[in-house]
Amino acid sequence: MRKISHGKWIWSAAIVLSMSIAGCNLFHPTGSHDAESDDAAALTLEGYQEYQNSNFEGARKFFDRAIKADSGYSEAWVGLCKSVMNTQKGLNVFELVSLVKSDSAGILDIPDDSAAVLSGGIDSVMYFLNQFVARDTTDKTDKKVRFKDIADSYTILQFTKAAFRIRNVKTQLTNVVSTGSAGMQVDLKTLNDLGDSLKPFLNDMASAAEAIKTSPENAKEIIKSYYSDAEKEYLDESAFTDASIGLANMVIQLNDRAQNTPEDRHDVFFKFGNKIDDDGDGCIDEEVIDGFDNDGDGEIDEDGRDSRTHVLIKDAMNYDLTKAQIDSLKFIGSYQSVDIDMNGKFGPADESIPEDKWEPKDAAEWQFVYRDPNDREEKKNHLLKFAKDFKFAYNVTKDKELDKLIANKEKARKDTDYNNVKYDLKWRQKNIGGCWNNYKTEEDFKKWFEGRDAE
Ligand SMILES: [Ca+2]
Ligand SMILES: [Ca+2]
Ligand SMILES: [Ca+2]
Ligand SMILES: [Ca+2]
Repeated sequence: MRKISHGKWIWSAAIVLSMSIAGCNLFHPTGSHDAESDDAAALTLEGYQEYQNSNFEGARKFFDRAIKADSGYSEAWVGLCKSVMNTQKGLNVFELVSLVKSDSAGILDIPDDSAAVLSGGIDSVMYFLNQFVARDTTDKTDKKVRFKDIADSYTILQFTKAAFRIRNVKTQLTNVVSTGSAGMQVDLKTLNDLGDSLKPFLNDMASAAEAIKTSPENAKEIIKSYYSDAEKEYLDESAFTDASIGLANMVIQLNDRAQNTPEDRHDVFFKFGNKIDDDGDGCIDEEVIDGFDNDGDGEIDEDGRDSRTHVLIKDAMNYDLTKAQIDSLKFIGSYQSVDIDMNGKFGPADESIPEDKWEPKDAAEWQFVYRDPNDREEKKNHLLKFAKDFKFAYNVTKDKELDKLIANKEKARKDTDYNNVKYDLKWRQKNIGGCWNNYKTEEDFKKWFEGRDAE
């Protein structure tokens, strides 16, 4: 098997592999169609005959009429989507595959007018596909053809749509999801630059992720190509399926947060690995993006770190890969000078020092209190070591007190001008706590304001 080179990217492989699964029969449903006596069946049959003759406009009319006769007739819906797809200029599977070739600029290379045509074409198909999916998932079809039967094609279109969405910020979709020895993950830092495109982008990606979950057997083939031959040896088929679901779950979770975070706190959750305290607790890039609270302040995945430090669990024997749990944290060079908790010590923990010989000077602030994700779940303790003995000004297990803490963190977060400090260190220690308690000197406090613009 051809070895995929470094810098290989999931979405290109995703699309190419899905193509080999879906072939040229985009949306080809599983079953044949019987000519039943009712209108919808007869009209659908006629539609497919027109389709076979490449008369897609004519086919579309028959499918339209079939749906009018019976809005739950699934084969007519799929026929309609296929026909609409085929009437869109330039929108065919081969075109889409060539767009996402990893060795070219792909979608960035297309002239604006052609991009608009393609993007509009995808929207036209999605308009009908989404209606079909909505019906399928709410039991409003005859279920002869299901969403899962066409989930590959749906995924491809959503990926391409997402790629067009971020074209205006000069980023390729292929830069967003990457793979390496740490496992496969979303490169969160690339999301920092998406601005207004972020929410719709994540929404498209989440739709693709939902489709992957609907048809994990096919997604498995995609995931598989990302593992080395040695790793494949000990991972069985279901492990690959689970890993694809894990990645999909990660994207869905990210999207949920993006859609539900109030606009004025967006930066708290969507500025990853920027070496700045984005939530006002005095800690810098403190959270692991794992769906849990790692510093005990009651908030989940705020002020997240660079995802390249995350090492995902790959052991399918002992862990549930659909949860995409984080095994441990890896030190990356760009964090060389970042003191997350501002206690004056930073750098990688020396793993060779046994736990019982451990001294404060070896501060393992990078690691979990419990290394094993299963232990973390069982003990309901997802804290990192630096936060083990943290004290906050409020009891965050109570909603009202958590709200007060957040309100105070917001005050500190927005207090960015060192020459005009509204909330001094004493105030922050008393009314927030957490990492602020680690700031010993005025110099430490001054350092916090570095890289921030005065408001
Ligand atoms: Ca922080
Ligand atoms: Ca940050
Ligand atoms: Ca937290
Ligand atoms: Ca977290």
